Amino acid sequence: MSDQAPHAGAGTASTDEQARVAEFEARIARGESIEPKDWMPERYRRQLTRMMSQHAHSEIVGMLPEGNWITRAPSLRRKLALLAKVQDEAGHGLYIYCGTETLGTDRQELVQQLLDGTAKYSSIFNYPTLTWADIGCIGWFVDGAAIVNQTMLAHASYGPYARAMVRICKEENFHKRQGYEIMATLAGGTPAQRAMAQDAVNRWWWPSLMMFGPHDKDSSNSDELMRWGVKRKSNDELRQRFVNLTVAQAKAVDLTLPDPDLRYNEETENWEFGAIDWDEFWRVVKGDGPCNRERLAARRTAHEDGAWVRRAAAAYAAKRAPMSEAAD
Ligand code: BYC
Repeated sequence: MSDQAPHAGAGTASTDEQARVAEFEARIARGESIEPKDWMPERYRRQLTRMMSQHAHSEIVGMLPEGNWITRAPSLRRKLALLAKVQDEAGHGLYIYCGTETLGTDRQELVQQLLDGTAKYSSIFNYPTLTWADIGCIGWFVDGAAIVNQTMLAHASYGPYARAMVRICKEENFHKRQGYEIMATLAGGTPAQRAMAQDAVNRWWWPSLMMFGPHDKDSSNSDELMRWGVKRKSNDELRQRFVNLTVAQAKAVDLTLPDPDLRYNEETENWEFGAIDWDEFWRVVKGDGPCNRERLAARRTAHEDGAWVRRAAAAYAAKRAPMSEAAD
């Protein structure tokens, strides 16, 4: 649908447009949810498509680091939990792709952008999972960070995204607990197990803080997203909340967060933390992280291997189409 009234002169069109934007922003200010068939500024649609598709890609690529350990989980119970978690991530990706499609972009187009390397996905999934403790650490830190971020997004102004977040957060809570429980078990185990847990904490801590995106002053999209009620809190606010929550959890299992500058500020009641290596962050975002190439190669192979399923589904749909038309 065009954003401009048909046959209107330029002046009228822009006045109409301004009135529509004003009404749209008033709806957001009243806390109303924007639904797929509602009018929305093109820029809102594009911003949401960008952010939601990046989120969906993150869920799908995010299956790879943990999927790497399914066959090596140390017990049947751990294997079942990990298998369920990785399947949940696939489900999250699918919900969010569906949500993105309600904005008018076909899923195949979005997936193609991922495979071409033109779409972003979360930097965190470009790090390797070297030991079993990494699986615990991903559940604890990565799902923990995702919960902080997505609890906020469950109040986003776009209805389909907000509703997907409510369901996803419930599952992320289980993911975080299974990860934290792995870490608590290793931390209470033999010296070698403790060392393995601490090593994973040392490697995953800083990349987990980077998940929240650049500092607010360098965040190009935040102002717009916050004005339109997509983001309700800034990157730095959410990062701080994650740090505040995680310090106590690390203490409880006697693991040390690898930051000599970490200290409690009585006045602000925040745990202050050291400088994040933004050079590393941008290197990873731009495709030069430890596992970027491997992750994209794995997704491309999976896509090619799945071609026959897509062909079969399309053939089945085509075969059924005349039957359902006849039934109508
Ligand atoms: N990695 O203006 P900014 C999960 C980009 S998966 C890569 O602050 P925005 C899980 C950003 O896209 C959960 N790129 O952006 C799955 C922008 O570039 P463009 C993943 C990043 O959108 C499996 C530029 O930097 N969660 O839980 O306002 C197993 C400037 O940034 C990153 C989501 O996707 C990054 N970390 O804020 C286990 C949450 N950070 O697009 C667990 C949804 C920034 O302008 N997304 N960039 O070229 C969001 O909340 C927001 O998009 C972000 C970034 C906070 C990530």
